[in-house]
This record gives sequence, structure tokens and C-alpha cells, in this order.
Amino acid sequence: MTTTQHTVGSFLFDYLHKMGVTHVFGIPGDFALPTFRWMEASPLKVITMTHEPSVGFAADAYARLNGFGVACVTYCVGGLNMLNSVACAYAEKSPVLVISGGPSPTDRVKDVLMHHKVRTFDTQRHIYEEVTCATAVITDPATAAAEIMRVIAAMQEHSLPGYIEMPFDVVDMPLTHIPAPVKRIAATSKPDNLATMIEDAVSAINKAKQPVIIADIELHRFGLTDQALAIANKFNIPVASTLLSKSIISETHPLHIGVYSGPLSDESVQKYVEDSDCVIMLGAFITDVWFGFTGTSEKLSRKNTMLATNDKMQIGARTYEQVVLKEFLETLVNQPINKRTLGALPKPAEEPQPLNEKEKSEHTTIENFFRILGLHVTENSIITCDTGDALFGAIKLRTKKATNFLSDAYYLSMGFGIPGAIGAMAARPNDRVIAIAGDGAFQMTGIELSTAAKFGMKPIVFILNNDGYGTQRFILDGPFNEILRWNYTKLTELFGVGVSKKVTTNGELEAAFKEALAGDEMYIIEVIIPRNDCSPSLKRVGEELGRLRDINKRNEA
Ligand SMILES: Cc1ncc(C[n+]2csc(CCOP(=O)(O)OP(=O)(O)O)c2C)c(N)n1
Ligand SMILES: [Mg+2]
Repeated sequence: MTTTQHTVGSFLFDYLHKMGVTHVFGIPGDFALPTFRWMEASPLKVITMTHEPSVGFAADAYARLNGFGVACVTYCVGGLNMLNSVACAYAEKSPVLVISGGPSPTDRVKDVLMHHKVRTFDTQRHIYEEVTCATAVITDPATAAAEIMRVIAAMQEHSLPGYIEMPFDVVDMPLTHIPAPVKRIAATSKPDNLATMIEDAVSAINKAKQPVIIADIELHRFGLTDQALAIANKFNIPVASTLLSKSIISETHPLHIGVYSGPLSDESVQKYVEDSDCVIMLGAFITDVWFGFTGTSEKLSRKNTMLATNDKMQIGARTYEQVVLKEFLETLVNQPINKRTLGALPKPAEEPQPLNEKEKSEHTTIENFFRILGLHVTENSIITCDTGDALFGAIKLRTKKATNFLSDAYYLSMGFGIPGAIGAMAARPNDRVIAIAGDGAFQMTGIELSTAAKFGMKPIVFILNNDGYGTQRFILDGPFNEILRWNYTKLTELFGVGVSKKVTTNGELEAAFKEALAGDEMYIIEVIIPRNDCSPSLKRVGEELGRLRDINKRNEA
């Protein structure tokens, strides 16, 4: 225990700052205002936004790039408004700390009816228990530091969101004691089990004709990507990512073969992975997105797979208890595994072809949009992508550096793209952030560009305007998929900064993108996409999804 000059509030933000957090995203309210004052007094930069769902997405994107994100909101009206984006972070294992203002412990005891209270004073905390790995209501300055450290330690251990409710008065109280930091004891494997699994892994890989690694999101979240890549490099094993882990290793790496997502993937990648006689699934988070929503896991037959995750270790049908992923990876790399001589690998997103004059004059399409993007993105381009064909089309985009692509590709909430860009711009101020959203998704959180304008951030924003909810039209169409056509190019006038362009042809699109990249302003490009156009990926799964969801199509089949 050490004595301290801190208040509860100054301790919290000092602790976060020492962890390497540089920005906090939020919206204040009366219960949270004293917390905001401590935040402003700290070295952290406070990015106040316009709507809480965006606050959560921004903190999530920041966490994906910097390892830990913080979202600060007021009690219930703010916190519950942010629930969906924290649910997204939970579902996709992103450590976002929710700090919510709250009523005083004295009021809690009296159980008075107080504004923002829903049912009981604990309603918000109970709801957040469902989407976080640890929660605390800070009611006593004597235990405040320990409670804060407990929540943060759990978040780091599990790479999941956490919740701290900070009463408006407790935050100002002096903090008398700080306990010694909890020592994290790294889990270790049972040596015999690790040895058996390694032996089986070496034998399976050496026997295989076409081993392939699927590098998934747990590797990124637990800082194990380098260990996985070392295995690929040493033994010449090709690597696919998943849609959620897209860009986990550089997409220009010679062993990278693209995104595997069942029938959503490029056919060459799907075939390579599904024909493999040894699919090594590292840090795998296996969801229906792995199989393009409509495929099945049977395509990767169990006898040919190796699964190594935080929770489960399995080769073929055999499972291994108490084997730690990190130790498995670090041991496997030193084994006598044959280095492969590889033939031609699938390269679905290899250098895109420049446009010829005829193509420049043609109406653009989703496929050409990503081709043009691929022609001009650089190592400094970070892409944040929203749900919809923006995401499915991006499967074919080749980014140029690891973790340069962010999307909520499992939880698939619309609204991530624009606020995600705000988080990315805070995390990577020297990179150029490019946000891509469909017109529908843009109408959910696009107005958050106001925050970019307020803080002098300069994203390049693509609104893919296909006149409504295009993805859904493929599944089941009706008037409910129509949206109002906004005059998107008026937005920069609304915000008072930046440039807007509306483009229809490939040539106009390319010229606008080049101008945006060369300039130093917020740049909004509305791309008109024909209503009936979609990416090759969506084309492949759209009809099948339609049959699954639409009883009329099922009956026809
Ligand atoms: C928050 C949220 N609400 C609803 C949905 C269901 N949904 C999935 S895609 C989609 C349409 C997206 O439209 P748009 O952003 O224009 O992209 P497009 O499909 O046209 O490419 C909808 C409504 C969702 N995923 N997330
Ligand atoms: Mg649309």
C-alpha cells in the first residue's frame, strides 16, 4: 500500500495514462460532469462526440489499434444509449472501459426516485454485466483504487469490455491508499499435454500436402500475431485471415492468400482452404461469418483441422487440456517441420489493374470502387468499414500494412464505420483514415463527422449510395428497404469544413480519391452505385441467404 495525493478521479485517469491510453471518448451529463473535469485535468485528450452509440464505436476502434479504449458517459441515458456498441466490443473481444457517471452512494441508500433512474439504482450495472467481464460501482474511496485495478486487470486478461460506475461525489474524494498492483501470473501449460499436442501437430503438418494457417482475431487481441507469423515464415505455410481479422498480417505479405469466409471469399481462396489437408486455425473465433453465413463447417472436415485458441486445443478429434496458446505457438516454431516449396498461391487482391479510358467513362460499381481504392491506398491508409456491401466488397481490397483494416465483421452492427474512423484518427494521428459506409449505415452515425470537424480530424469518407438497404434487398425486398435520398454533398456546408464530391463514373471516382489523398482536408465522396449492383461476394451468398430467410423463395426451391 502507498499513500497518495490523488483523488479518486485523478487516480483513475493517471492510471489509464500510465497504461498508454492517450484519448477518451465521451458525452457528459450532470452525473458525469465531475468525472469529465478530472479527465480534462489529466494528460488524456477528451474527444466529446454527438451521440453515445458513436462513443462506444470510437473507443472500440481505438482499442483495436492501441490495445485499450475508454468511453465515458452519463448515467443510464448515456450508458444505456451506448449499449449496442459495447455489446459489439464484447462480441468481438475489444477491451473498452465504460466509465459512467452515477448517483451518490447516499442517494442510493435512500432509494429515492431520481432522474435517469430506470428501475433500481443498479439497473444499468446489471445490464452491463451482460456485455462486460467485470463491473464496479465505486462507492468508497478506501477501496476505489483496488476496484478500478480489478476491473482493468480483468479486461486485460480477457480482452473484453469492463464497467466502472463513478458517483458524481466519490470522484472528487481524496484517495488515501493505492494497493500494490495485482501481479498477473501467466498461465502455463501442463508439460506432458503440451508435448503430446506438439508431437501430434508436427506429425499432422509434416504429413500434409497443403497446410494452411487461418490467422484469426484472438491472435491480434492477445498479442500473438508475431508468434503465428513466425511459424508461417519459418515453414512457408500460407496464411488466410477471416473477415473479422482482415489485415491481421500485412495483406502484401508473400504468404498471405486473402480472406477466408466460405462462399463469401474469392473462389480461389475458398478452394485453397477447403481443399487443404491440414487447416491450422490459430486464435480462431469460429462463427457463421467464417462460412459466409450460408456455408457449413463440414467444408473444413474435422480430421484435417487443428484448432489452437485460448479456450480450446484440438487436432482432428483429439482435444488437449491445459495447453496455453502462447506456449503452443512458441514451441511449435522450434520443431522439425519441413519447410515447404510452394507453387502459385491464390492472390485475389493482387495489384489491381489501372483503369483504361473506356473504363474511366463507365458508371462505377462496388467491384470497381474497391479496385480504385486498391490502386491508391498506401501503407498509411487505415480503412474503417461499415456493415453492408462496403464490407463484403472489401474482401477483395488489398491493404498495405498489418491492422490497417477495421470493421465489426462478426457482430455486424451498422454504424461502426464513421465513429470507428474517429477512434482510428485519435489512435493513429499520422495515418490517413478512410471511412467507408453504405448510405443506410451512414444515415445511422454519419453525422458524427461533426466530431471530426470539431477536432480538426481529416478523414476521407466514402458513402456508397445504392439508394437504400442493398444487402437486405437480396434477402427479402420490400418498401422497408427504401431510405430517403439525402443530399450528402451538403454535409461539409453543414459542418463548415471540408470538401464534398458526388461521383458517378470510375474516372470521377479515381480523380476525387486522388485529390482527397493529396489534400489535407476532410473529404466526403458520395459514390453513386446502381441499385442492382453488388460485390461478387454478396452476389455469391445473397441468393442463398434469401432462400434461408424468405419463405416464398424457400417454397419455390
Ligand atoms: C444497427 C443495425 N441495424 C440493422 C441491421 C440490419 N442490416 C444489415 S445490412 C442493412 C442494410 C445496410 O444498408 P447500407 O448501409 O446502405 O449498405 P448496403 O447494404 O446498401 O450496401 C441492414 C439494415 C444491422 N446490421 N445493424
Ligand atoms: Mg445502401
